[in-house]
Amino acid sequence: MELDEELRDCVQWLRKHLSFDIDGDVQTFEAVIRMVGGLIAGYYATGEPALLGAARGLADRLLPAFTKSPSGVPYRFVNLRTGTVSGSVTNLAEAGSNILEFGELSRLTGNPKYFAVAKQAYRAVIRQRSYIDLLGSEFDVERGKFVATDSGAPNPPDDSFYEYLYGAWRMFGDADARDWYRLLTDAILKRQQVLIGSELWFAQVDQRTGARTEHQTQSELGAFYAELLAKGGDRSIGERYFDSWTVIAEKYGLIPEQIDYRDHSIIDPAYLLRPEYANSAFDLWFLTGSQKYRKTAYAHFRALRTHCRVAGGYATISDVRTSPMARGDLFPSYSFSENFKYLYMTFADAPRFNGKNYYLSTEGKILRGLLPRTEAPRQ
Ligand code: DMJ
Repeated sequence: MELDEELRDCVQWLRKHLSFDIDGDVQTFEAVIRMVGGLIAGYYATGEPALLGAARGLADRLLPAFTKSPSGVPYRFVNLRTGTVSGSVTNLAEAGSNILEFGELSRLTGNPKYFAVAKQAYRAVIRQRSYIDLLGSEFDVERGKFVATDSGAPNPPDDSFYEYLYGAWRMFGDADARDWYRLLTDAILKRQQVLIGSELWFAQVDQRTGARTEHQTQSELGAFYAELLAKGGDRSIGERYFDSWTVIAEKYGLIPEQIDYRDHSIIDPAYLLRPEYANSAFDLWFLTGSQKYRKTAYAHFRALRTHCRVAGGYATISDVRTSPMARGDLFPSYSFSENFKYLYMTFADAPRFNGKNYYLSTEGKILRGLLPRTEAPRQ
């Protein structure tokens, strides 16, 4: 956004005040995608060695979550000062979505240990796939086994596990990641894809039998899967899945947290300023060049302005069915990191962003595609 001076101020503040020597538990996955990823993206943007040093220092404090785990799949929580771990039942997203940030760190520091632990976590989980190549959703890191056997992809808590498998292939050329992504995606498409009229959704099934489970819901968070499928080689399926979400966006104004995809009924009526629909519109715009994705992103932006704008910022919606929409009292940090960033970059023709060759993490951190000021094309 050309806010170089503000960025300089932030870096200066961080140089002075940032310390991770904290006697408290953090959630491994959230610390990786928000803080390690943020520091690495900050390093790319500035070349400031202190940011890379901080990313590395934090990752070292998070490492016990991996190295103390008998299976290699990270514990959910780790104390940053003592390295004490807790939370032995984790889920797919938290098990896998470390490999982009840790892989980048290995590349930047020349130390392979970060990438190695993140890959081992993938290996341990994927080894436990069923004979029809589906994964469960919850995993006991000490026993090395699934404890919840529903395959709910692309809903959370499965979501970014698949995103980071593809990312490990795209960013690091890891052939195992490529093959695992293909194997697991083919199984999801074969067993979970549901066509209802012109709409395409994903059913929740038992990983062992492929039989549908009792609840058939679709979470707004799953909307990111449209862009992942498209990037991963299943473009028409991804585009069709995006269109299904557009039907919901047009029906309710903003996409509710959770619906029953069979009849569009609302299960959770909140809208938490989530970014997944804008994420897919953004990637599909750069991938296809189709104005359709700018139009849908713009409609999403208009809806945010209409329903969520408050004095001084934006607020979540507690019920999209009310008129005017009832607001919550929260602004989640992922909203700037993702929702508004995707919208900005979809429309800004930002000279510092290379739309032809980029990669963003699951938290919208730019890991590839930043152009330094001197190389930016003249306006
Ligand atoms: C973000 O923190 C990330 O996109 C994560 O992968 C899942 N969802 C939230 C925002 O909805």
